[in-house]
Amino acid sequence: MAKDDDLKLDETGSPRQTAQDGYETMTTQQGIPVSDDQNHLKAGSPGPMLMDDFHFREKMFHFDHERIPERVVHARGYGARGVFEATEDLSEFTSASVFEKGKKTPVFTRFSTVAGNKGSPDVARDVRGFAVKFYTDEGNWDLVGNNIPVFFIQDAVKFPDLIHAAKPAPDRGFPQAQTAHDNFWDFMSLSPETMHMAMWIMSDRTIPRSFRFMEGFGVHTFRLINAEGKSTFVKFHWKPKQGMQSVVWNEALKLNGADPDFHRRDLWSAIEAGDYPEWELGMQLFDQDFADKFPFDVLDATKIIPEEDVPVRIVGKMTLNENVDNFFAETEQVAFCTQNVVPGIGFSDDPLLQGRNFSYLDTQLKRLGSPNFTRIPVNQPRCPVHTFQQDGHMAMMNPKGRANYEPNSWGTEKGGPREDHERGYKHYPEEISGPKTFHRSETFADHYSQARQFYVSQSGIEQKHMADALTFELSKVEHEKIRARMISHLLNIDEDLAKTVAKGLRLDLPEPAKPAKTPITDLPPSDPLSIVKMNKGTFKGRKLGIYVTDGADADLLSALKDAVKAEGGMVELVAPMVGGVKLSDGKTMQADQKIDGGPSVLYDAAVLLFSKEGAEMTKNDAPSRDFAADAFAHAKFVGYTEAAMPLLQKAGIAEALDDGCVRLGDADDVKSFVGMLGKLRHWDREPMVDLDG
Ligand code: HDE
Repeated sequence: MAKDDDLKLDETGSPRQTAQDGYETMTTQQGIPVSDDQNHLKAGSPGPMLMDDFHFREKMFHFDHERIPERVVHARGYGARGVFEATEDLSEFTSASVFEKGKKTPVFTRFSTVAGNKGSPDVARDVRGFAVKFYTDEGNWDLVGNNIPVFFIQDAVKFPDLIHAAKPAPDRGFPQAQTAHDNFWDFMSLSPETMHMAMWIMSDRTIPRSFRFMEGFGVHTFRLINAEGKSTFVKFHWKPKQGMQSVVWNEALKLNGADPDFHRRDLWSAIEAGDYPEWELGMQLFDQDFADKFPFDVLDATKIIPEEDVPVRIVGKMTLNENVDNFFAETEQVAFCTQNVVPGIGFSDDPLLQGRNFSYLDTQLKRLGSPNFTRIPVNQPRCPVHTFQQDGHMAMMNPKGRANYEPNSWGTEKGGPREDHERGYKHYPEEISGPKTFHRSETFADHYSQARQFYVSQSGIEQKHMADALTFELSKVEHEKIRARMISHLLNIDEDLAKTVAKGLRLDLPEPAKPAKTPITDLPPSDPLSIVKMNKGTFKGRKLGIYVTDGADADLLSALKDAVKAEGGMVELVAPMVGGVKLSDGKTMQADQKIDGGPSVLYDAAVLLFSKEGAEMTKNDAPSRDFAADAFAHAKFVGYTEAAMPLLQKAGIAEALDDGCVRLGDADDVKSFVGMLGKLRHWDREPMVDLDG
């Protein structure tokens, strides 16, 4: 086995590692052994390249073609493998084998942002995709959802307009991965149907702390169909066992600089550490009678059905327990298609879903380049596939024998597969009548009632965040008429919200927009719509950042580590130098981050475990000050040793320390500090540290 430190150098000083050192022999794609991978073949030295060099040409050709088109939306994403276990007997509602009680089905899940390109930062304010491929024994079922239960538009034909408006403007090519610009809010304010979604995207849901702390939703109403052919409507929900959590906007801005891969790193690290994220799958089940009585159309994807009206019934659990071996092979090439349903699960007439059922198959051909994308391992069903579909680019599953059509006379042994009237997928035989028309149903005309219901369901701090987000986004809109048009819609949602945003923009209140249907203003608040109200009170799966200096108290450090570990949380050490610190007991401890690359935005809570000398050394250092000041400004719980006071003073927070800041002197202090962390943020502080407070 070759060792790194006994590298052989060639005459130009470059390391030469060869198969003779114990490595495998490198070959071309054709299997021909390669003798020189460092220099190309030339006539003379130096001299022109010779066409004979087939290794050079093949290597460069392959590299030149490495990229495939990124997804037109949801380009940036991260996936993992896992398993879904059905925990309820649902045979009354569905014949789908994936829902047989106790059955375990392998899954592949990909989370994504929508608007940004493949290289955009993870914590952009955006909707998150939440797509799950179930490899069931009756074929692949793709539940291609989002982390928000409603959508912007009601008819799929508007999707290209929505996405064009959200993506960089075509003339200037910016802004990237942002909705804070004229085109987006122009489209939104001219499309009243987007108003419910506008509330969700301006809430903390669009700046999640990590994929692990988000809900997921199938959004549309689907159907379950049982063995007798009876249909029940269903809405799918993913509920994170870890609870929900988001970051604050100023933190998101800084996170995108500190770690553009924050979300993918988080998911990858949690799975590597064996802290497998889990989601419960829930269903809201209802029938046509309920649909007829519900004040909104259940086929309108801009509406939810409140959990108080139809409770979410937990039917199974998904655990993500394996990282991919190769990002491109799996996360990039996975092809989700809404039309992938299995017997027992069906579509509704939601006009958005109907359009999606065309778009996804179509887009895979562009992206993956061949109708054989279903043969790529991540897309392959894990059940037998028998079909007469053949050939095409990269055909890899080629049937033997003569039969490639049916009917034929080659017999059951050699004649190939046939339709199955018992097991075959049966579409729900819904009665349809009516003229062929572009008409959109009047039952889709209410655009404000549920927008208001969402807003009034939020806690005070979440409402403040929404007003801040709207003010921020509209401040980036250059045309005042667009700002005013948005305010005119907000007036139909909540007058206080409209006034706060107008004040934040220094804009006179416009007339309210004219609603197509008078909004219902007394829909009751629904707690499950609020992240803060649903807080599970645990620090499990979260991370404490401890900034340590030389001479820091070793006992306090180990007490902190133990206490956080006991809560199921993680600890990272930040130090002036990554080589670590010498603690009070004389022992050296490695750090995970150097302070310049370990700002407090990376952590859910922060501790300054300083010695006197440590504080002296760091108090004038900008990243050290920011570590403390940002943790405080982002309403995090902050622990500190008395010795850290000079830094807290320089950071401008020494006078403002509050109940969320704990002086750590002994093990009892550590206990009470760690005991608070499950609250995740000390929200009472935020109005004190914010201009808009
Ligand atoms: Fe998608 N969407 N979408 N979408 N969508 C795509 O398919 C589309 C919509 C969602 O991780 C594309 O493979 C139309 C709603 C996710 O690979 C494309 C409409 C919801 C992902 C497409 C919608 C989603 C996509 C682009 C309006 C939540 C990423 C790449 C009718 C329920 C899946 C691709 C992954 C991806 C079309 C609206 C979720 C172009 C036409 C509503 C999670 O086919």
